[in-house]
Amino acid sequence: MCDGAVAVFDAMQGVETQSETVWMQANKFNIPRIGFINKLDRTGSDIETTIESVKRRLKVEPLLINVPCDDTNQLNGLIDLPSMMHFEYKDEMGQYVDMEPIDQSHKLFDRAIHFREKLVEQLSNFDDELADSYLSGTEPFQIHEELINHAIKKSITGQHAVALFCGSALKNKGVQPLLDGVIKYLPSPSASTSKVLADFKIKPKELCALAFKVVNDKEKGLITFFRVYSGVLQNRQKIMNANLGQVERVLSLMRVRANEMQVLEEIKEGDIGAIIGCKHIRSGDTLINETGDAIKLSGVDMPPPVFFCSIEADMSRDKQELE
Ligand SMILES: Nc1nc2c(ncn2[C@@H]2O[C@H](COP(=O)(O)OP(=O)(O)O)[C@@H](O)[C@H]2O)c(=O)[nH]1
Ligand SMILES: [Mg+2]
Repeated sequence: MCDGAVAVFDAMQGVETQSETVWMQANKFNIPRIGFINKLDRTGSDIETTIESVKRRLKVEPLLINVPCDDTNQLNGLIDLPSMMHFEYKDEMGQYVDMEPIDQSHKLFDRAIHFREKLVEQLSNFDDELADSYLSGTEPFQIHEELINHAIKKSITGQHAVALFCGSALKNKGVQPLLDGVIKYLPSPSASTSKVLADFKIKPKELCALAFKVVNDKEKGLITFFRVYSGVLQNRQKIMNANLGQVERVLSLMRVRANEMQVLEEIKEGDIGAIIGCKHIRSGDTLINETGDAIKLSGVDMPPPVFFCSIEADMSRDKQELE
């Protein structure tokens, strides 16, 4: 369903059990990931221990993309290693940031190079071009940013490594570079490696969407969440459920932001939305145009039910209340 994921680690705790479970699930679906080492503003938080636990519990090579400017928990700034930029936070809540390149005369140059060299060394195991450049004696600070970024993207797409960003969500620090990292390192929807699409050649521009979750809302009734893999899904259009061979009309098309919903006229390729008013669509069904090719995406794995039971109203007048 998703093309990439951001794993948030607590720098006080390292990798927690729930994170490990979700991580294994992402491995199964071949989803590239980046990670955020959070809570680095707290005394006792520790990058090294977090990295060690990522290595040990998730069995993946942790690549530090940025590092704090010192080893205190002040988090006054970050050094971005691929670009050799210094982000200096001017206030406690990370609202004002100064950015400057770290050249050889900069006070943070030695620290930046120490970590950049480590990153380049790790990446050399995954990317031949970078390895050639490094082994032929190019100084770590002279290796091109693009070459490093390319190697990062390649190593996380192959699931060998995870790119880690440092920061504190509470203090708004490191969040912006993390979001930039989503753009730089995770695949765009058109370059998705998701298993859902693996077996199909979807015709460009033809509607193909996957209903990945159906919930019953007290007020709105059945809400079908879907993701559009190709084409456009329009409000009030008729859609074919390729799994059931059944046509339904979209009564209301919504964009969902947490628990807010906003009516939209269309939802395009790569986006997630919700339909209100469809009665028959189930989780895992493929939605196409009424006249489209009947492709079925691989859907959603449902664990077998542990038991069955049905609840009925005693009297027909209670039926509505029960529903
Ligand atoms: N000091 C600090 N606290 C944080 C940060 N991010 C979240 N928290 C706090 O952590 C608590 C939530 O726990 P958290 O570990 O984020 O959620 P979990 O995913 O449910 O374990 C809340 O009290 C947050 O205010 C951070 O960057 N720094
Ligand atoms: Mg926690």
